[in-house]
Amino acid sequence: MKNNLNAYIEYLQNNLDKKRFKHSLNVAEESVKLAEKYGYNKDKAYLCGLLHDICKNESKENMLQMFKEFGIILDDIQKSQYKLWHAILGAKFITEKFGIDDVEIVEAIRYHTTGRANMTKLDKILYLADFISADRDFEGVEKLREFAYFNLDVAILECFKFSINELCSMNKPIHIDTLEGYNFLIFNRK
Ligand code: DGI
Ligand code: FE
Ligand code: FE
Repeated sequence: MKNNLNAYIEYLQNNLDKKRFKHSLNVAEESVKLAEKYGYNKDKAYLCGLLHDICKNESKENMLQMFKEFGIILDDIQKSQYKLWHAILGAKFITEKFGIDDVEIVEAIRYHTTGRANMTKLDKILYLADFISADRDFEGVEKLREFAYFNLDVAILECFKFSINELCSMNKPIHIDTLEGYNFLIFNRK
């Protein structure tokens, strides 16, 4: 894993804009801190954070081409919301191009934008790290940072509420994975 790390970082540096590259490093670092706090493999958390937005700066045309190449079929909401594409593509991309087959890493990246029901520990670490990374400065992020180091599920539920409110305020469709993630925690939080 260590050997490939430099190659991955070089790929990101060449394929992401400066801000997105820095964000990726920040999310990797935040993922390690959360892994430390909640008892998860720090190397896996770092790699996952590092690669989570790998396809973020691809053009729409390129992404559509890769969906075709990889045989990925989008549902109606996914088709209409290109901001969801990079997570779906990123997961497949690291498998196909880098040979990363660790299901936990691949799935955490796949669901890092929407979340989902019954998230794994790595899903939660990445989802939160992405929300609270050092470069985030939206109103309310400090409170979410506190929640993140208090309880994973409490923090994730707050993030779902934040996202859903935000999407509603912009009249955007909410993906079923986001809603299922929210509903799951409403029923299953401790
Ligand atoms: O890639 P990042 O900017 O670091 O963050 P991200 O992968 O969490 O993407 C955030 C964007 O995704 C934000 O513009 C809102 C959008 N998004 C997340 N969940 C949903 C969604 N958009 C729609 N329409 N529906 C969702 O359920
Ligand atoms: Fe993302
Ligand atoms: Fe991100």
